[in-house]
Amino acid sequence: RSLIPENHPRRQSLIIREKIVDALLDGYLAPQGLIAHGRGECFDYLIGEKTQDFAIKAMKAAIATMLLARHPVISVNGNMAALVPEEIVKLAEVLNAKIEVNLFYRTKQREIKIAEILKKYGAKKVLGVGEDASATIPELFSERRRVSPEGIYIADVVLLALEDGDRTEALVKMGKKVIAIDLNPLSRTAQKANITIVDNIVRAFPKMIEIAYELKNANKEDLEKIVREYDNKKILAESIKFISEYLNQLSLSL
Ligand code: PTJ
Repeated sequence: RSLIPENHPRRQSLIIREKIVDALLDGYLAPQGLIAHGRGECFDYLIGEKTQDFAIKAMKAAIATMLLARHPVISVNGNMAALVPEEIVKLAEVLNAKIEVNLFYRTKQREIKIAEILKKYGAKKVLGVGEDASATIPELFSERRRVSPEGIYIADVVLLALEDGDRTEALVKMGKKVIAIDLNPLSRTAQKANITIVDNIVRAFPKMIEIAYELKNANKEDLEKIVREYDNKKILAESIKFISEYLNQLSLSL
């Protein structure tokens, strides 16, 4: 990190990369997580590396949905633990949500390490580690099918990020509401989720904490109205249109 010059124009982005690399060297980020991160960086350019209006609207619907939920769960993988561990714990606390580790490239060592990190930031309980992941998501064949009977298995709402489309689809089929944070509006996860937040997790989590504080004391009817009026297809369309217009504008400014 000390090798990145203070005045480097892309310093922030390089620092985030360092966190990802450190997590790999610490053994809790999957090597494939490096590729996933690079893909995210590319899509972030296309939205101007800023939280856009379509993401804010999706975040509001997401928070309202989680506040109305009976069993909201935040599902955590390696990349999320590397970039937003503190924010995951904070958001779970404000929303009274459970935290569960759920990995595509599951190893016991990674699960334990991720749970340790979350606990270091104040998580009291982390589900999905070792024997706790004893329930199974039907019709799913990846290691992500193994979940906690106290967490994702009984959840009515699941917040996830950098997710694979298969599990998103399987969770939706189980009748759960899925909220996905994904920079790529074209990914299967983005398309299959009930609420898609097209934004970087490093910006989305702090913003969602802010919104959670704002909406925490709102009445049930107001929260239900936010959820009722939300249309994910419209939001996805807005994000794709934004990218197209943004690129068009950039081409004209050359
Ligand atoms: O930790 P594990 O074992 O569960 O493995 C996790 C990875 C990330 C390796 C796995 O889920 C994976 O391969 O993911 P994908 O299929 O590459 O999907 C990642 C998606 O997240 C892509 O659509 C990226 O554009 C997007 N993405 C990458 N970085 C970010 C992001 N979205 C939001 N914020 C980011 N920082």
